[in-house]
Amino acid sequence: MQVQFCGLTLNGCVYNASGPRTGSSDALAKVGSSKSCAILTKSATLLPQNGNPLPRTYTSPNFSINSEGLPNKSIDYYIDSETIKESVLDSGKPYFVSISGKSLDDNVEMMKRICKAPGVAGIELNLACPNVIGHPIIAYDMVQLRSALKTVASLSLPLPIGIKLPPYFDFIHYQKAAEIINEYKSTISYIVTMNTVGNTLMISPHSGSPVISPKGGYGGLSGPAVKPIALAQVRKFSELLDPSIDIVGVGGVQSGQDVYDMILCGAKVVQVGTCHWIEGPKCFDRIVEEFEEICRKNGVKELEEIRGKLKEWSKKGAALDRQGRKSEPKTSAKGGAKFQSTLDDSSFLLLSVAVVVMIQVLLVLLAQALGHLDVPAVAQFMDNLKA
Ligand code: RRO
Repeated sequence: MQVQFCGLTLNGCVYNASGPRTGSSDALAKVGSSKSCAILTKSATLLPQNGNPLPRTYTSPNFSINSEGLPNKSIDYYIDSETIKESVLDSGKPYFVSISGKSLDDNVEMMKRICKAPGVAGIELNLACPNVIGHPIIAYDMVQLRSALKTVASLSLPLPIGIKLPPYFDFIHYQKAAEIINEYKSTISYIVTMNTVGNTLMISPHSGSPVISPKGGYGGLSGPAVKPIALAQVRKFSELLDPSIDIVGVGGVQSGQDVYDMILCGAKVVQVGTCHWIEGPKCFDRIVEEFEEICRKNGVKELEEIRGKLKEWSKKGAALDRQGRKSEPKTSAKGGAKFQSTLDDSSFLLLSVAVVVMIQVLLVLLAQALGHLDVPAVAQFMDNLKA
């Protein structure tokens, strides 16, 4: 299904998030050869960086934590014509560049350089990196957010500009951010929501210390655990933003159903980050195929039929949910390991009763057989049984 995004026609609605497996043209070429509908680079800085000390990433089935500290090959690498050629190959897919400068001046300089380089479809300005030591998350500071957008607007750049936001939790914060972004609706084509949940901490029960080394162990949380947070961002911003500003949904997406949910909440397109990191670029093929299958099943031919069409809670919906959950694999409360339960609760009860009855019948048969033997203890047992 085609999607109009940033004045481009995308062949699909799923592409990679900036971050994992996006640092080199080799990695980007693998995204380009998959069913991802676009290619997006790692956030770039003016100069190359190695990032924070290792270990700086941690993965588990339900979530991941990173404090990479922006390792990247510099803006000049990502806009170099060879890099773009090697990344896009013959896929013809749009190539987006993410930037996360150390200062507003750095961001301005990088944007100017990007606009001079042929082959870039758009710029994702990352205002939400949680892992730069000594630097707060820009888009949590409304004064800095407004100042950044004002400066970008003054540049009148010829490329579509998107901004990557951190997760917000209080409705007043969403409102303030949306108000500022709406003021610059002629400059900002789209928002990308959300970056990782900043400054979270995981402790190893084996060592009693944090699982990653930089910044005292604090890092950005991503993966399946953050999906409800990401859905809320997409939903809330779709209520608050001017409709001319598109929403790119990202956070915990690892299946076709997750993509479907993002679109129901109002996303125009959807990015995949942690799942790409763990599963590799073949995740795009799987997720896209799953999504297409769900659309087929639901008779959806155009994404506009479902975009933003999240239904309100109802008693009928709750009943459908209860019914549907019975056939879902159950998740254990402990440790998150999944196990498949083939029986629902009532079938299990029925089976238990049947087993108890069978055991009783067997006992009676056994007792009767033994009653034919002339053993006093057995005769006594039979008498007791009859009594
Ligand atoms: O490189 C990172 O540490 C990083 C970045 Br730039 C970002 O935007 N989000 C994140 O979780 N990690």
